[in-house]
Amino acid sequence: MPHIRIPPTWRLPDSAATPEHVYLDRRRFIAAAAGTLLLPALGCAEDRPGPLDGAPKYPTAVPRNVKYTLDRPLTKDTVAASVNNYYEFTTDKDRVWKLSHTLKTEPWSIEIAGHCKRTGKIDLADVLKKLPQEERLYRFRCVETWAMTVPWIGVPMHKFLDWLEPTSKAKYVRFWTVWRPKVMPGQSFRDMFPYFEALRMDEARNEMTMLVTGMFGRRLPTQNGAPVRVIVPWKYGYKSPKSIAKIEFTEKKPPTLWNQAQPLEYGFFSNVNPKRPHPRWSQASEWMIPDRERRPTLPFNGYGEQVAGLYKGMDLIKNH
Ligand SMILES: Nc1nc2c(c(=O)[nH]1)N[C@H]1C(S)=C(S)[C@@H](COP(=O)(O)O)O[C@H]1N2
Ligand SMILES: [Mo]
Repeated sequence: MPHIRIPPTWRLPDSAATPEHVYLDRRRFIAAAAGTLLLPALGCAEDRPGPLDGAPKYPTAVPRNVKYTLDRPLTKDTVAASVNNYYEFTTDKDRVWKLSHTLKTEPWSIEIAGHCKRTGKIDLADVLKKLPQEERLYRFRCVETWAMTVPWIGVPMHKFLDWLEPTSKAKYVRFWTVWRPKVMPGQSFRDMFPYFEALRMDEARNEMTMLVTGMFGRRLPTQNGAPVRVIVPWKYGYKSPKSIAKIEFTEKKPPTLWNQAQPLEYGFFSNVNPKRPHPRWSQASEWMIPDRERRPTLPFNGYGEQVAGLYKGMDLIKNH
């Protein structure tokens, strides 16, 4: 894999990771939280002041893992929080943030099933007390060819898996998005949900894979998958499911939502690959939101050094 050199002038100062484009004081936060409860009842679900309202800052800064650097500037927080794919709410990217604050994310439990020592319901807040979180700057790439860069906050997935203790029979892990048809209109009029995606265990255990609870120094906004999502930065974005309510460990390769819907377009692995053209979007280049500047697509989204070894000897064009 090519080694990605990072020109020193492109490295961002620490302060750039948590820009204050939208300042949220305590009072406004409380007002926004009250609005969340009242507006849907009044039929005004779209009246949300801004995409970061209701996504409070972490009380103390989460330490950054400086091992992960970027070759391009960070995306603006308000942009990353207002251009979204979350089909359970709407397929209109610009409107997800206006609808998704109706999702109640506290308390939040996750059901653990299958080949694992710890099974049943776990409480997210409880888990986060036990496992230290860190911040990492990652590139993020959607198969539609738009890309962004995000300082994610979360727990490295392998640490969470160690805590869950999957058994030796667990060869795959599948993640399910919550089922809430009352607040997720797409769940009623599309029959593809709940959303589910899976990884091979060695992919899930790779150091890059994260269980994400925040971004830009804040709790995840609902439109980005609050309160907890998966981030797999060398794969197309659809392999990073949002608002996880169930995790299942299986011996056999489980079906995954997009692969099941369109196997030629969406493989099980779905690693970012400029050489495998998608029938609708050439994958040779990508553009950064919101400026449309085009760049060549990097194999494995630039993370080949960390992950290419997982696919040794495999034909990733055929077995994509
Ligand atoms: N539950 C759920 N998870 C999802 C999606 C979705 O529609 N529903 N869209 C996926 C796709 S296609 C992308 S590109 C990313 C977008 O994440 P973002 O909105 O935080 O940028 O979420 C992924 N996870
Ligand atoms: Mo996507």
